[in-house]
Amino acid sequence: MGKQKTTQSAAVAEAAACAPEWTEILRQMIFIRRFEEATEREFRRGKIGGYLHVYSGQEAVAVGILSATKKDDIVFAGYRDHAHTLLLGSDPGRVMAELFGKATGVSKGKGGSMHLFDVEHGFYGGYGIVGGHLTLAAGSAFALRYKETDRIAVCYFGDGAMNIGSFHEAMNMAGLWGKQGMCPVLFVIENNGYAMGTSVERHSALTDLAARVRAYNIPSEKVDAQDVFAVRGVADRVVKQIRETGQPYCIEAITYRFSGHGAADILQPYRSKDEVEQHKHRDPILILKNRLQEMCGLKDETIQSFEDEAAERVAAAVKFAEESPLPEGGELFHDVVAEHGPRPVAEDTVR
Ligand SMILES: Cc1ncc(C[n+]2csc(CCOP(=O)(O)OP(=O)(O)O)c2C)c(N)n1
Ligand SMILES: [Mg+2]
Repeated sequence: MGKQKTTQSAAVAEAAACAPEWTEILRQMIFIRRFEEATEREFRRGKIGGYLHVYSGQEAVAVGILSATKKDDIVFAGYRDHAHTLLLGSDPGRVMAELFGKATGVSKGKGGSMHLFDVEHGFYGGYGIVGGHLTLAAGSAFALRYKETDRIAVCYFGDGAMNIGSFHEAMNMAGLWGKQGMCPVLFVIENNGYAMGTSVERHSALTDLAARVRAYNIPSEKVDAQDVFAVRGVADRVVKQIRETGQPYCIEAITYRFSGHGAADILQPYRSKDEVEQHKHRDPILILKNRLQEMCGLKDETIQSFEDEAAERVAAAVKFAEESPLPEGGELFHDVVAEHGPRPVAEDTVR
């Protein structure tokens, strides 16, 4: 009897693991990886100026969590932000155009790689000031609940961002508001082991980062974020909980970045080539691909079709960016301050 039960639940688990959604997630992860590789190439060709921080190795963190959210939830990220907005549905051509500094970019060519913004798709930035967006995410989550919606905010940040003052301010306010069920925010620590060239062991007095968040009355847990199944499993549960309770939660996603900190970080003297190679054995794309092939019989041809499609979409994005015009000079004076002043108070909101 007990045995039968186990067999049945294993069969259910297998069916869930083989749901078409997972193949779609693999398709998205392959696309993001090829997009990021193209940005590095275009940077070397001199087509992308300023800063460029790519996401290769960390894909499961963005896709595992965002695939568990709803369309009208809102998302904040740091400067390693290409994957997040692409997954939310931003047009790849417009994202690439932003990196090229072109007028057709998602931020009209004035933000660049670190300041992507696409409110229409729920992406509220893209921030170059490390940790600066955490307070915005907490405040926005409060606003979502104040307006009596069931929407939530998701806020991604790096391990290094936990050492700046605004991290503590944001956590404290979120913890306080959460007591009243007024702060539906999911904080996601993308712990990739390094803040630029400084390892977590060297930059954080307490290396258990999830524990640091609990000091502010925010529950948290760690997840192996090279395994997208594990990330999604946690995300499904906690996103539902946040939506129901209006209380914040934090996931520490343990991951690794395969490229340098930014495009200029070529020598990477703070880590060995061997360390990077070791981590490549746990490439999140490889893990998902192997799982789908072994458990669900995913065919090589299907994977190849994802590769072909990614190559095509990335090439089209680069072409669009290359052929787009630069912003007009006058654009310098737009979007600096709110152009129409404060929004007038609508009659029906006056008590
Ligand atoms: C307020 C501020 N201080 C310093 C910097 C310089 N800086 C850029 S990235 C970075 C490290 C951030 O590391 P982490 O948060 O772990 O993100 P990761 O690059 O690993 O994704 C620092 C210190 C900055 N951009 N903003
Ligand atoms: Mg980091």
